[in-house]
Amino acid sequence: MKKVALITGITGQDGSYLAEHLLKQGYTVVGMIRRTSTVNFERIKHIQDEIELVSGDLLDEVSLINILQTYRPAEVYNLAAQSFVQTSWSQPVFTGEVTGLGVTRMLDAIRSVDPAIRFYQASSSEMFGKVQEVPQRESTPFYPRSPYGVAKVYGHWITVNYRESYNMFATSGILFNHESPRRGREFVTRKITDAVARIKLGLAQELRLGNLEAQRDWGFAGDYVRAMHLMLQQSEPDDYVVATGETHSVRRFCEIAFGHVGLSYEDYVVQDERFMRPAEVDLLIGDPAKAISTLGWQPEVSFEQLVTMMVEADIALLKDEHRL
Ligand code: NAP
Ligand code: G4F
Repeated sequence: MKKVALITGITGQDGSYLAEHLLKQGYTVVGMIRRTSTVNFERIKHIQDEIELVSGDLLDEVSLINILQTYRPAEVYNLAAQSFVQTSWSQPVFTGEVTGLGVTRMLDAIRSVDPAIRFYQASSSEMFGKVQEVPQRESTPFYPRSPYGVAKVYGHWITVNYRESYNMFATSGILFNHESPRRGREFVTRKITDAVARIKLGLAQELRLGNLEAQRDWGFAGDYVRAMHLMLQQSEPDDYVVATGETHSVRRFCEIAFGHVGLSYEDYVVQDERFMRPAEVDLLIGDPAKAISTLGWQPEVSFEQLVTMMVEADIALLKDEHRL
């Protein structure tokens, strides 16, 4: 019998990489999608015939219960969220409903259908916010700086609470920023690599950004989904930081991305107040020691490889789109 895994957020960046990884591991993959008026399967269209898609929403517990009863998954990966930090200031209540309370809805649906299901919660380094320790590890206190970060802290603690209250296998992966050619274009890395490609191909003249000094621990999404799967194969549920242990500024990301196509970022980047945040997370750098020693996990893609991979992918995509 093949193991069944349910992924919420399968149409997102991580959902698509995790689905690919679980298929390779021999799982039956069920992906929960929400109803939209137009299809948004861009990231999963290459594996659509190999996975099963089912309608549901983290805002609707009835749909979660029905899906669990129908598919009887052994593992649930809860990746769905309103995941863009900037939007969480303009839609704080919605962000709390999906990114925070949505976790409780899924955990409680699991508790009522089959408490033996193993659960993965997509927690975030944004929970460390105004960092209380450098580098950040599992024991570092949280100090979130956005409604998104606050909602993720709630999601993390409700996961711990269901583990302790009901003895459920509920695990929280505290993942630092991870990127790829499938990253949404609103996030700074993809915004930069998309702009570099457009400028190089003569399709744009400038790139408007906010805070260039923010520092992030950026890894490759394809590496990070392997850690999610490993967490659910352990004998006990726990919390794990997943990170590279390196940090770089947005400015440095620009320097490498523009440099890769023979341009200087200083000639094209314009700072724009509109992209500044009401409260910033200045520095994130994770300590992945526990994930390395307990899970046997290692990142394989370096920061420079990540940046150049994304620039190359955006150039290829635009050339194709514009028949260049
Ligand atoms: P993403 O690309 O923004 O994908 C989010 C997914 O959630 C999409 O499939 C989206 O569906 C779905 N979704 C949103 N609201 C939903 C709802 N109410 N019900 C059901 N599905 C809903 O995010 P990602 O980068 O893959 O991140 C995956 C998870 O990891 C998120 O929880 C994020 O907060 C967390 N995380 C990400 C990072 C990172 O650096 N990427 C780091 C730490 C934690 P649509 O396609 O229909 O919009
Ligand atoms: O790419 P970002 O929008 O990602 P952020 O806020 O770090 O959040 C991402 O990573 C989290 C993990 O730490 C996830 F939980 C979350 O779901 C998401 O995936 O911004 C990165 C940095 C920020 O400091 C921001 O102020 O880049 C800075 N930045 C500067 N100019 C910009 C811009 N960010 C965006 N999105 N757009 C800009 O123009």
